Order: sequence, then structure tokens, then C-alpha cells
Amino acid sequence: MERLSARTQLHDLIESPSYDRQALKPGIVHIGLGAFHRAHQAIYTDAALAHAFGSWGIVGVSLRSMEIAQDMRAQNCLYSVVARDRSGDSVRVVGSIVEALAANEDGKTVLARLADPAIHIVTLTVSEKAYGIDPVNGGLDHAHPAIAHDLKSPISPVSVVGYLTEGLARRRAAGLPPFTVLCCDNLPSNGRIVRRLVIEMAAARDPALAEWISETVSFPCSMVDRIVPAATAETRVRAEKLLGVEDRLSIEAETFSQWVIEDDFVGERPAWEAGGALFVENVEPYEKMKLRLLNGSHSLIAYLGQLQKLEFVRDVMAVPENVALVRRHMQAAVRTLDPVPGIDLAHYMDQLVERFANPAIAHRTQQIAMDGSQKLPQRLFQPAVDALSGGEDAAEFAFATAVWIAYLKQAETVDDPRAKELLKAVAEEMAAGDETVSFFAMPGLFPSELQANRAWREQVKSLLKSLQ
Ligand code: CS2
Repeated sequence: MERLSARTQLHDLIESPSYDRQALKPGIVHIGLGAFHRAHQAIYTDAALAHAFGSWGIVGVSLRSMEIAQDMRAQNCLYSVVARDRSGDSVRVVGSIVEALAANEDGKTVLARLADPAIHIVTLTVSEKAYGIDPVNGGLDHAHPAIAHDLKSPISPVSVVGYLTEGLARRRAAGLPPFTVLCCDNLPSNGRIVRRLVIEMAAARDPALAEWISETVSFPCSMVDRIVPAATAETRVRAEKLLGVEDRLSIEAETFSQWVIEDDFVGERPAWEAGGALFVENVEPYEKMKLRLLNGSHSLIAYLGQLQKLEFVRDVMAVPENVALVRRHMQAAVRTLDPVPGIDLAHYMDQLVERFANPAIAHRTQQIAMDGSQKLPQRLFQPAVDALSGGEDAAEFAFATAVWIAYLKQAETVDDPRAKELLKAVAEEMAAGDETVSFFAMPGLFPSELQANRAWREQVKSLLKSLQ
């Protein structure tokens, strides 16, 4: 079977790059070449290029997977995204990626691109745990293996923060302007977090570099949203049918997509608004809305699904009792939010229920259940603190927390960087009965307000008992 490439003659009905790819020069480095990036930022850039052509090709960097980079190269960096909902499928071939690199194979070229004056923006989707954030103080986690490596060997980095720091160091040494760092991971005030980590990493090697970064580099915050499950064998079969050629990089996604970006760039940027991106002064209200309503409910759904042995999010949402629980959770979460400019929150929540129930999207509950220790503080625990300080009992957040603990207790394997600690704390709590607070006392997991709130902890425990 022929493989998708620049030579492929695509059917006229397939949406594909309308701009001259041969003439496209790189302007962005993206780190984290997974499904989400390919179905999100790369598409916004594709739309921006079609609208106003410029040097905004993406150099895609995979930190760990050589396979993705190889597959990309074999297809001239072309791949398809199949948008799926109840009304059917629509396929689009994306052309905005111009080069694919695997950092663990060719770190030198990655650093050369980061230091290239043609690059104006570095975007990131590496997942929460890859940043190496110390859960207690929010700074660099010196125990994170990649961070520890880069603090010792800053000129041959392996972590995302290390790459950014060395890239910026090279630009400064060459007298070049910096790039903008645009974080697109589901962390609260994501730009501020990455800024702090990069400055800390820089300060450890050269305080003057840290100062230059803090004075000249911008780290806008952004809120990203699109449900993009990991690709499966079926994804490829479907793509092949739609395209008439093999595409090993095809992915499926829902039709919905949103990107809200803090308008704070050190240099130029692509016309991402052509793809529907919204540039705002303050991303926080959007990001809280998304983390608490979408991601918080998503985690609840994932753990309910794991407890009920339901494979996909849509299966969980096919059970009316579960939908009622999700709606109750959203009602509690929405009370912790301030109004969000231009958004009708009641409509947003209805839309979320529809999106989660999308029968055409096979999103594994197991995938979302991963990395709870990295996700739940912003999705459940901080909203619980806000609810309590607003005079509520935060029972819905206690319930979701209990569902998570119940999942930890019965899961065969827990995929989480703190799995060992979590499982130990859960086991100790079981052994010691009701009095212990070891689970809640895990450093940097629950905010101090929740640790100190005996009534809330008791609520979690009694809900846990009733679940069992
Ligand atoms: C999900 C997110 O895996 C997860 O934790 O909640 O990846 C979610 O699908 C996206 O944030 C949607 O934009």
C-alpha cells in the first residue's frame, strides 16, 4: 500500500494544504509531537498559513519517541486528522509540520533549531509530569531524573526545561533575540509555571542568563482544548479508507476545538485566529473553566469507568446515573468560577455532556486515569478549597476524590509518577483505619486547607466506604 507523502494525489474532496509547502520555512519549534499537538496547534498553524502565508512551518520535536519522528519523515511530515461526531467523519491532511526530530536521537539538531534566529516561538505539549515540578514548592524538582541530569549537564539537556534553557543560552551568547515560550499543557497559569522553572534552571548555571531570561523572554499562558484519544489500529484502517493511502500518523479527534492565548509575544506570531484562536489579556478565567469543568469531570468519569469496568468515556456516559453524577460535579465546579468573558457557562456544560457522550470517539478511561497525582490538584483539590472558602461543603469534590482513592485501591497497575507513594499511603490508611491522615498528608498533593479540614477528610472517607 502506498504511504501518504508529498507525491500522493489526494482526492479533491479531501481538505489539504492550499499553500505552497515547498516554500514553507520553519518559524516554530514544537516539543511533544503526540496526538494532541497534531490535532490542535498544528491545525491552527495550517489554517494560519492558508489565510496568510509566512515562515511559520513547525519543527516537531519528540522528546522520547524515535518512531513518530521516523514515521513523520517517511511521510514528508504529512498526516491526516479525522474529525468525528454523530454527523459523520471529515478528514483533513495537515501540512504545517516541516521537519520532525527525535531529541533522544538528534539532540544537537534540536538545539541548533532552538538557536536559529528564524525560530520565533517554541510551543509545548509534553504532559504535566514532564516539566519536573516540585509538588511542594512549585519550583524545579531536583529529584526528577531528567531535571537532575540537566542541572549537572546543562549543555546536553534531556528535559524540556533543559532544552528551553540551553536554547535560550545559545541565543543570548550569539546576541540573538529570544523566542516566545508558549506552554499548551493543562496546568494552571501554565506560562508562569514554565517561566519559573526555566529561570530556576538558568540561575543554577549562570545568574546573568536567568536575569536576561526574566527580562526578555515572554511565556504567555494558554488554554487548549480538544478531545484527542490515542490512535488505535482502527484509526489507521479508517484513515486508509478515507485517504486511499496508508497513514501511520493519522489521528481521530472530536470536531470541537478551542485555543485561548495570552497576547504576549516577544516577536511575530502566526495568524492563529484564522483557525479560531482567541487572543486575550487574561487567560485565567478560561483556563479555570476548562480545568474544572472539562478536566475535573473527565477525571471523575475516568475513575468511575475504571471502577465500573467501562472501557471508554462514551460507555460511562451511556449510564444515566453516571451522567447525573457528572452533572452534579459540574454544578459544584461552576460555582467556584467567576464569569468567563463571552461564554455562557450553562451552555458550555451542556456541550461538555454531549462531547463526552460522542459515540464516534473511543477515549479510554484508562488513558485519562493516568497521572492522577499530577492532574487532580488543579482539577479537584484547588476547586474544593475555593468551594469551602465560599462557605460550601465541597461534597462533590470529596466524592470525586473518594472515587479516585477507590480506583487506586482496586487497580491492578497505577500509571502515575507517584504511584509507589500513593499505593503505600492507601495501604497504610486501610491498615490503620479511620484515624490516620497519611494519604492526605502526602507532600504536595492536597492543599494545606484540605489537609487541615477534618470534616472534609471524614467526608471523603465515609464516601469511600459507601463506594465499597
Ligand atoms: C484528559 C485531557 O487525559 C486527560 O487527562 O482530561 O487530555 C483532555 O482530553 C483534554 O484536556 C481535552 O482538551
